[in-house]
Amino acid sequence: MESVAGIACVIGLGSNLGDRLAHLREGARCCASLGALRAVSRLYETDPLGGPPQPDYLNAAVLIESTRGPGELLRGLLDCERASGRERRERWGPRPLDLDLLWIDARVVAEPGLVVPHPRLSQRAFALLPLLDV
Ligand code: A4P
Ligand code: MG
Repeated sequence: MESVAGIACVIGLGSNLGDRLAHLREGARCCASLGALRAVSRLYETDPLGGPPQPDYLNAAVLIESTRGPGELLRGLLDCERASGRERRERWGPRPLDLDLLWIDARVVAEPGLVVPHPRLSQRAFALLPLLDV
């Protein structure tokens, strides 16, 4: 965990496979390894949006203060998703752990593999409500 002052980043966490709470805890630990953990949202149990028929999600968000750049943060999050056993089969399919970079301070990032604020943030209560918590 970093103690250096950095930029406020909000990461959305979602899980709908296996021990969902354990996956979210692991996700929060992962986020804390990328910066200083400042806030954790409430937990939300949500109906799945899009994709095939699939179990309900547990969603949450954390706020970290980090000195890492957006690309480095995304790479760290993708590593953690892989470590949770996630396999990418279909878009919006079920997953043990999804980590989305929702918000980085007031920055706008628009690169081929990274868009911040998250492009579908405004349409998703399961991401917006935890974001507001933190
Ligand atoms: N990418 C670009 N910008 C970002 C960003 N800000 N944060 C790229 C994270 N990733 C970003 O994502 C595809 C690629 O998006 C990443 O490799 C990264 O380069 P993915 O996680 O592989 O694919 P995905 O998650 O299946 O697709 P997508 O479009 O990210 O889906 P969402 O928007 O994350 O939605 N219903 C409920 N109730 N709760 C949920 O959490 N989640 C989803 C997935 C669908 N339905 C849900 C939930
Ligand atoms: Mg995702």
